[in-house]
Amino acid sequence: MFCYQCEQTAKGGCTKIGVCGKTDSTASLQDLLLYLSKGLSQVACAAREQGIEDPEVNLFTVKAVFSTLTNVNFDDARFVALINRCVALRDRLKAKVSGVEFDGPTVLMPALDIPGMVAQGREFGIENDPEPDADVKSLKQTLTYGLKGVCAYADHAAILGKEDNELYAKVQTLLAATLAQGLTVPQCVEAGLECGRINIRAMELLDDANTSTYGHPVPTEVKLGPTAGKAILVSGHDLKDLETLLRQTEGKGINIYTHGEMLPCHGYPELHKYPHLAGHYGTAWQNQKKEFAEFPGAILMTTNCIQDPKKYIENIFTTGLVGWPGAVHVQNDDFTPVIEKALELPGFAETVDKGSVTTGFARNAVMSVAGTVIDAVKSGDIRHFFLVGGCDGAKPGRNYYTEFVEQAPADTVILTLACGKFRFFDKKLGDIGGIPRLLDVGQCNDAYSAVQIALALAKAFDCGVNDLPLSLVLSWYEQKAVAILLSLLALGIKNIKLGPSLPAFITPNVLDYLVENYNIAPISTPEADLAEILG
Ligand code: FSO
Ligand code: SF4
Repeated sequence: MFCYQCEQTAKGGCTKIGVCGKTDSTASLQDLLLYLSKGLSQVACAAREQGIEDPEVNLFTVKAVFSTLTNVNFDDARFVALINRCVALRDRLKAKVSGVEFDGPTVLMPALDIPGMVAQGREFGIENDPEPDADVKSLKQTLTYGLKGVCAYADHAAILGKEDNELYAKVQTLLAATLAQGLTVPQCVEAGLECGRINIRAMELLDDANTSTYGHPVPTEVKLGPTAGKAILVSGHDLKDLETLLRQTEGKGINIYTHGEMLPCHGYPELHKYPHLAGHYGTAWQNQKKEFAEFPGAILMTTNCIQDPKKYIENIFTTGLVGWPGAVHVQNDDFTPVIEKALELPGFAETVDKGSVTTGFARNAVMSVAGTVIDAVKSGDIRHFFLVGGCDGAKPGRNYYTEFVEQAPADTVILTLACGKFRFFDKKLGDIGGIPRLLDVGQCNDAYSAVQIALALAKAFDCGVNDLPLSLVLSWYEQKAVAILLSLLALGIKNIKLGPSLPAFITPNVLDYLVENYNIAPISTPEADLAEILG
């Protein structure tokens, strides 16, 4: 195996087993599925040119690619099923296309067993990429990873019934483009920016899906301590799974808690209305082995990031695209096994007050106080905004973000989103004239909301986003973060500080390009970065 797609990659790339726990066989099956999904995309593009659109192929493309994102699926059997389905859909569509000579991943037949598929996957892994130019290879990988993020957002939106054929067409065009030989660096840069642009559309679609189904988030206080009684913990990012579970547990005496990226769900009126949505438990994904082991109820993983659950394998359930061998996978929205497990387990013995946090400062909530915010900036009460957001992770160096927020002067406001916030989410930073200094915009999936806030501020001040008193201090981990970064670049946003380390798949020349054109800089120390930004 060779994988260097996430921030916690071993030095130079994971080669024997992933730092995430991904085995050699899972990695190779993912490589095979990704290669075949690119072939499926080539066929979909050829079919589209002849006026043939296959909705099943479109949705499958984003699901298959999303399932290869970091910490989503570790179950080989599920990958085998996806590989076989991919080929069946490809051949069904191919039969409708006339006059096209297909080759490569559009004709490859998968082996009949796992060892055979693993051998095939190796052949199409990164280490066997025939691309001779290291910078082109780096940019093609960046594009592939960005597309994984786009597919994640598109799938989340589709789950709530929001799909866009034009978006699928662009995703498939770019997936197919990653297979092209002889591309130049400028062509690859343009493809990366196009990926950023289509990601904005995917995030917009998801924002529409979430807000039209569950209402616009409103600032909401969320309890951090447990309530006595039976309990289910929901982690991941999928709002529909949470809502379905809330409905199925009504009147059953079970309290539902959010974990990790599900925290912002409390802000949605149509989720908050359930009285047994009792509070939030735990912090970011990389702390789950300790936090899940101590949770006295059932646990439901709706999407990434799952870690090896062997210590509590009986209590954890997966659904959607997430999977772990040996964990019960719930299908067709029937959460009965999760509910039965929760009733069997002891639950919390007592109610404990551990304080609260406030979430729900998505674009609508922030814009509803735009006048006050603008006045505070004009009067000098607010000197600067920081968007301190992105993923959390296990590697050392992420304390930077905690210290950055702690050291940010009292006349600055921190907007945050995604699981990186758990480094400081419960800090009491006070307010500026009634505007809280710490504003939780939502999940990583709500980056669209943060972008809209920035664009609205730029409009109000009649300037460009880069001229606002706003700095982006980002942390990355997996490939949705790559997609978001490409979106920010596509929007022309400059001066981003990125950490805790730079992507291993970026070559020195590509980094130079980013520095020259976008003034991206790796984080240094909170003191130095704050002094530079505010100085
Ligand atoms: Fe975190 Fe994991 Fe949301 Fe990521 S839980 S790291 S960017 O998958 O998706 O922020
Ligand atoms: Fe390594 Fe990250 Fe790939 Fe896992 S996803 S194998 S940790 S680079």
